[in-house]
Amino acid sequence: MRLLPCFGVVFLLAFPLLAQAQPESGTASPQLITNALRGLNSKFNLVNDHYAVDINDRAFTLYRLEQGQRLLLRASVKGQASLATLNHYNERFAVTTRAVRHERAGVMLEVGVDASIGLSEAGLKKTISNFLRQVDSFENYLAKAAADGDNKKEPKIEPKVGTRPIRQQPPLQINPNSDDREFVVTFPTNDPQNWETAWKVIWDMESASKANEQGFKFGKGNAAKLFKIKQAYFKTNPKSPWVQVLDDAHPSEFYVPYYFKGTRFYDLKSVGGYTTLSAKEGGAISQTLGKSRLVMAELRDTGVAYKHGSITRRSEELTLWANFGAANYTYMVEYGFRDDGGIVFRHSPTGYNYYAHFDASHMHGSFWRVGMKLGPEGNNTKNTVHVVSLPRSPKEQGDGGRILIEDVTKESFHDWSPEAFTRIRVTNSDYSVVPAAKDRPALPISYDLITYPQGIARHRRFKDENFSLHDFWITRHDCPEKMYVNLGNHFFTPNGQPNPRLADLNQENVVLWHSSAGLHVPRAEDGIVAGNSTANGQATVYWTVFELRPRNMFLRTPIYRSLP
Ligand SMILES: [Cu+2]
Repeated sequence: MRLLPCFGVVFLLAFPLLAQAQPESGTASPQLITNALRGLNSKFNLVNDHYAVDINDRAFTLYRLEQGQRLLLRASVKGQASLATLNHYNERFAVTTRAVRHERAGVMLEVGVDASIGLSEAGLKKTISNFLRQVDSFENYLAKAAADGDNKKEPKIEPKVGTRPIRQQPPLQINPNSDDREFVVTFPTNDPQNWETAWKVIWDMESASKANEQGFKFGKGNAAKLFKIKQAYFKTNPKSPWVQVLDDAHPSEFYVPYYFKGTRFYDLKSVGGYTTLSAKEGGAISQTLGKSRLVMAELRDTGVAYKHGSITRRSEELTLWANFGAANYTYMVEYGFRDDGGIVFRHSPTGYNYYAHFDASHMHGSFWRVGMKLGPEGNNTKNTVHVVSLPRSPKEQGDGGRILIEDVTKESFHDWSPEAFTRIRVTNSDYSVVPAAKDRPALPISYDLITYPQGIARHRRFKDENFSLHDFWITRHDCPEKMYVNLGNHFFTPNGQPNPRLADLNQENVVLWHSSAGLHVPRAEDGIVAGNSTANGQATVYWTVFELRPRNMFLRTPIYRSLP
């Protein structure tokens, strides 16, 4: 943008009441800011919500936030840097500033200023001068890091994970030619000769470049962007066929809007990638998978499956997990393959807060693609979709335990209703395990997508956030749109009307797009009291969860057991 020398009239127009306004204590007024900038011989211009400033050919942006209670200074710098390099800078050198990387804006240095404790014009001038000196030294640091060749690799430091019991490997039957990407696990795991249920899982970890070949728009590079379950198949007993459930499921975006003007991150698309794991980070029965060690397989006891007197058993889950690193933040991603045929999808934020500030609330949204292909080999291409809900009024409910089942025949979006316990059902009407009886027809197999929201995250500040306006989006399996954040372009016309060309589902395979979100309200436990740095501490995990639950896949309770 072009920077203009400033004349007072610009600011009288922008803030017509300014001349009469008394400076509020505990805030940085526009007058204070313009006086400070003029005192530094800067060129500056007010653009929407921020000042574009140039001092001695160094450009930066000054944001006035929360009516001037806080300021944010942000400067783009020359050069590229790995996350490891930026983290190293933040740990060793950045006291008040923070280095961040954004795909489009590149590497930036930022500093937040808390004006609520009092900020004078002289104080702001000094802050800006210090910041510019730090930008210079940051650029020197990046140039040296690049020259030393340490700008590409993550540090190889074995994590300190505390005391663990002796680690065993989970009982996976791994396809030897698959780089651990294809395996079978049978349940119960303590009786492998007499197993009853089994999962066959084929997963992958795909780079940005590989994803781009499929229609994603991630920018170039080898960062691992898509942690995919390519296919997952379940057996309800040793004689049953493999029944496919998933066909390409993965988190498509981690979207993190802060409730400040304009601060938001598309962390998956723009910022980071999945990180290498150490075997030490796994639980008692675990192992890393593949040469790249980006995925952990872990067998977990998940509590009591059922209990009545001595009739009970503990349930098990084979969990695949990975960790997506996005500068200061990271995300845990888990797929839990349950012994009863369920699949649990979990996402959790953890890491160092972007701002060491109690007021920096933000949403951690995880946006998933769940490709469904339900049925045994040769009979898994015909699926139907339904929205299942509990009627709200006693009259609608009637005396018969009535549940509303709405057929979904076209690409469409649907919202979760707390009173309706809304769930999305995918059915293979050509395949039944439960036979017809006198009082009912055969019951086809289904999977229900059931979600466990902490709240519903709607974002309405920017036009490109319309992918957050609904809870479930249903498309054909061959929908040309690959990215969750672009679903709005598929479902709406440019002026926001429903797209008249949404396709019929034609009883083919579908993709369920669903998001889950956690609101992060910073607390002292997030390591922000003494500043957010690796020396001080970080936010612990909090999970957002949904599951696929089988329906009419078994003729009885899965793996039924009573105590001896
Ligand atoms: Cu957070």
